Amino acid sequence: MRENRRNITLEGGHISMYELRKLDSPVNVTRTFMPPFSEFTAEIERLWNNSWITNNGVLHQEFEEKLIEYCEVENISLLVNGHLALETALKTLDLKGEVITTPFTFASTIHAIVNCGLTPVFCDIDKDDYNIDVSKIERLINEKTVAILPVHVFGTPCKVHEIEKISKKYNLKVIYDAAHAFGVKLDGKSIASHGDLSMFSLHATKLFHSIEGGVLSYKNSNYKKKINLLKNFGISGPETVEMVGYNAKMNEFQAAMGLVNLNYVETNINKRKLITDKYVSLLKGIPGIQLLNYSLNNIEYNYSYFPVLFDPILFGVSRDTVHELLGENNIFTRKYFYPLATDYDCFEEKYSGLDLPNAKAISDKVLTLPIYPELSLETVEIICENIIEIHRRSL
Ligand code: T4K
Repeated sequence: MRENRRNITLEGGHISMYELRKLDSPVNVTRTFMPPFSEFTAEIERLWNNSWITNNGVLHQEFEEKLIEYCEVENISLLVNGHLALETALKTLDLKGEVITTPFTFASTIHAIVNCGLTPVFCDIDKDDYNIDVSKIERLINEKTVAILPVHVFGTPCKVHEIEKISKKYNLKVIYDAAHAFGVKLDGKSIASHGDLSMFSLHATKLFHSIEGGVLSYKNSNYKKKINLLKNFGISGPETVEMVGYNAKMNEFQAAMGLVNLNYVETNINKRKLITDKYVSLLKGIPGIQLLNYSLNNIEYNYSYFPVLFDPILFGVSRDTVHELLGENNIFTRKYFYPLATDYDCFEEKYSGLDLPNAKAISDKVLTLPIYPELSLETVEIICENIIEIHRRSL
């Protein structure tokens, strides 16, 4: 650990000297959980002899069953990644028209809507939990609206009961992007049980992963057949292609990783809770810092991300300066989610100028700090000490 001194010019124009502690090796926003190697090889040994490594193999089937049990839902389908799972969810419902969604998300959410020939309609977000603001949904509904696609961003559940009420009133489908929300419970029930379909990402950066992977959970068993067709080129038999599909099948190596990692989900969530508690205890109350609320009694959190909002006036410097100074000291934070989806270059200002004040403010202030099971509490302390030092010297 070294001390790193650096002068920076603050927003107000004056110069300040920071004395930050530099980590000996880089710490990223996350680090993929790797189970004991022997446990993974034991799983793949089972498929080595039968030479069946994709297309609904035995591990795939077993993984699906285990997830039905874990997620407490009737139906689960496995796909190659979360993004194609989301596109598959939209295609399964055969939607045409407008989909109300959030601009404060990863590119995947909006790209899934657009790739399926649907039009995203952006709703502002709640300033406390950063999820879609349910009080602003109804004003966006018109005769072209067919669905709502909210995101349980950072794993915090959306206001699912209000969303359900609105969807019933206007006869809309609800597809949850639950990419961040594996393992989360609301009122003692798995978050997977809400909406018409929910999509969970099992990407390597997620708290529970299958290298890459996507899970769809749903109540209506009739969806199963269509999902199976879509993810396998629409093929229903050796000589029958029933619909136009694509290849989005999860392979056996992914299923093997998922099966092994499922045994570690609870332990890893507990470790993440300790890290979250440490961050909260050290950062709570610092002027200009806003943290998520992790203390609602009806939610079992998964602690998948640790977002912090930095108010430049009250904290002393902007989120961008904190990001830069921490990065110089081997602490690599991420601006999840900046820019807003409405500001992506690929949309060429098609959605610019929308009235999304909370989303804009939060996207400009947010920084997600490192969190993963092996992150030591000592490192969390150093990260927080550095943040506090930046605040102290910036006033
Ligand atoms: N909807 C939402 C709301 C999502 O957040 C996502 C994905 C999706 C849908 C789509 O699900 P998938 O199709 O991905 O299953 C990362 C992830 O790639 C992405 O899955 C995730 N959201 C997003 C929030 O984060 P990047 O571009 O930030 O990843 P990358 O490669 O910069 O990695 C971030 C950090 O993770 C690195 O600094 C180090 C660490 N890392 C990364 C990889 C790839 C590892 O430790 N090991 C690894 O193998 O998107």
